[in-house]
Amino acid sequence: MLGGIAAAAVALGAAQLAAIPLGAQADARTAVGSTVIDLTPNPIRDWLLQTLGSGGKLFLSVTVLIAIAAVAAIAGSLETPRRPVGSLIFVLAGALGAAAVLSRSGTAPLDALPAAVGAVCGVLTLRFLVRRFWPDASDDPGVVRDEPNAGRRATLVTLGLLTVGAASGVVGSMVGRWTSSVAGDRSAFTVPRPATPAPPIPAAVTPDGVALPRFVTPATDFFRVDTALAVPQLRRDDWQLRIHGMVDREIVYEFDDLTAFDVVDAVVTLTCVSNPVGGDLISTGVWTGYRIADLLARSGIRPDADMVLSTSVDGFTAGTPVEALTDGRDALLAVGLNGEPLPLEHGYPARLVVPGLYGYVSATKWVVDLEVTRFDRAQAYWTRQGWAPRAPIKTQSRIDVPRPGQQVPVGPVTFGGVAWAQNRGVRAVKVRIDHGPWRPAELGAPYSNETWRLWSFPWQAERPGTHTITVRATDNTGAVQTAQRVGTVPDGATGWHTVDFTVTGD
Ligand SMILES: Nc1nc2c(c(=O)[nH]1)N[C@H]1C(S)=C(S)[C@@H](COP(=O)(O)O)O[C@H]1N2
Ligand SMILES: [Mo]
Repeated sequence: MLGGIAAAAVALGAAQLAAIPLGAQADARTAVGSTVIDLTPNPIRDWLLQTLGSGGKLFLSVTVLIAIAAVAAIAGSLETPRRPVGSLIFVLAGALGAAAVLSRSGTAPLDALPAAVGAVCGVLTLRFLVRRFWPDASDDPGVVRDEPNAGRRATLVTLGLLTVGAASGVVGSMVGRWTSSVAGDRSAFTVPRPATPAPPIPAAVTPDGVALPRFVTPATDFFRVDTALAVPQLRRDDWQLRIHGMVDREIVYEFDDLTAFDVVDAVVTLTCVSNPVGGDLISTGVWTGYRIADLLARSGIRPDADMVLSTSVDGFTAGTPVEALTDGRDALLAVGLNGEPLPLEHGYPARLVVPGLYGYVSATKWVVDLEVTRFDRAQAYWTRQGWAPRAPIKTQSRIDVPRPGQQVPVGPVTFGGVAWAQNRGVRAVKVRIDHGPWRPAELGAPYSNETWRLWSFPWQAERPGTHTITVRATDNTGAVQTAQRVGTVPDGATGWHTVDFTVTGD
């Protein structure tokens, strides 16, 4: 079994090294992981990707490695009694790895080579170990079976190969990541400046007296949700945006063609449909880019089209209502976040940002294709998994202070949080302590209907013991945030956020 695992480590290491000259798309390990993600049934996949985020991806990678080790152990233990079953398992695994690579978008036949190299190295290692240390009685009689310390030697050589394999894997993936990284391409890019900048953000958007999230989220703190196991690496020179489908003229834009369009700055709060009540899958950015409506107008949209299906370079898709892209809101092909090029993990070199819609139906990162189509003809990635085809953001509010279980001394204290109803805007926030009356919170100055509002609530803590704070928002249409608790599937959670805290007495 140990021999099988060592052979698998050598196979993976060899495949990882062989992938370096070919590029990230030839990385069989990532391709297998991504294929597993795509084949994983709901709701496990939702939980892995949307809720656990990067932790879920790590969990998945480790699970895949454990599964590989288990299969390799079985292959190893079968090779002696049932030769060549163990070797055949390695060949089969290599074929599956190659198939996974070739099934991803943007791969060429040559990209299957590392998986084949890995399988060959795995078989050779397994054969070597079995012949040398665990030969069958019927095997080559020349092999000395009873040499002194044979068991110890077998263990040492096997562990040595395991280490070499694992080290090649780690080095290979690090070197591969480094050589394929577009970090240099990104830092050489200067974000274009709009002719008319967005209105400045007044200091009054942030209420005093309470530590709240920044109104504009620093890029490094911006929440991240996507299905990408390895962040796609796409150079500006290699980027193209194809607009096709129900259009009068099909157009392919190169990155430099974008300079023909107006540059726009838009402050927009992005939210994930998987954000639970009180959750933090929400952030606000200053996005710089081009109006999607301007890009689409050049192609001419047929009147019976009602959806734009956007596709990323790694095959993710989102279906956005044509209306949301053309009704005058700041729906952008964004190339900048907070004045810098998009971070690689947030879609460099270009992504979509559509105010008022959850990310899974609008915010395609690393976007390369816009197909103008219809909701009754096309289905996007998460919609195929049972999420709603249309998903406007629901009015929500969150308590940031106090944290659950926080101790609050008797006396004056200021609570606070955020509220959002993108594209409608937040008009009011009300707060209730225990079962008392709803009282208005103080609101930070509004910026636009596309952004969240920060709120604060000064309070006099008097009665020691456990208390509960509840918050609810009202949007600019006058609709009050519903108390009805529903989960995130299929179109976003609702319900009031509550936090229990303790007043400590004197
Ligand atoms: N290419 C790609 N784009 C994607 C996704 C994805 O999985 N792949 N996830 C979407 C979802 S579900 C959300 S909530 C937003 C999150 O954007 P962010 O990671 O920049 O915050 O990206 C959207 N764009
Ligand atoms: Mo999302």
